[in-house]
Amino acid sequence: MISEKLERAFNEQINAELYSEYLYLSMKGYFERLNLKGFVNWMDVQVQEEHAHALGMYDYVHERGGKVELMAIEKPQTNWNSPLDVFEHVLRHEELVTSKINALMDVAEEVHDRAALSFLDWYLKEQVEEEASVGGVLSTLQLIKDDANALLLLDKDLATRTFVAPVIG
Ligand code: OFO
Repeated sequence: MISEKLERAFNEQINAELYSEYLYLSMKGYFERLNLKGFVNWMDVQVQEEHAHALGMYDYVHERGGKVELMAIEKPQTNWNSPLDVFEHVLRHEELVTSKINALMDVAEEVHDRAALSFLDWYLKEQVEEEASVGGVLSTLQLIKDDANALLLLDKDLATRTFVAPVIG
């Protein structure tokens, strides 16, 4: 059975993952307005991944005999200055999520819940991958600057990203 303290921390993280889904859905809308369909696709995959992250924890809390308490999801930002501005935001956001996963693991350590720690290892590795993949797009955007043709090439590239349902835990 999961401790109350860890249950609360998991519930907060479920909220953070759902907020991430919401934020990327909002960014997807921004790219829809710019008609950059490859960026739209990239964000769509991101939305699905965040949903899977939230559900992975949702299922885990139940599996451990705990109670999931859903909380209000904060309103995300709805506008950005440029694709570069969006991806700077994505990287900042993923770094924040990494720190939240670390804090959640600190709680698991504090209550000596090794099973939860081993479950959360997957999320930690996922954060390393997420930061690397976002960092890749961000550095390309920094090179592109105002080159519209290069931006369209990147858009084509981002159109190839596909969602693969993760096996969590
Ligand atoms: Fe759930 O990894 Fe991004 O936020």
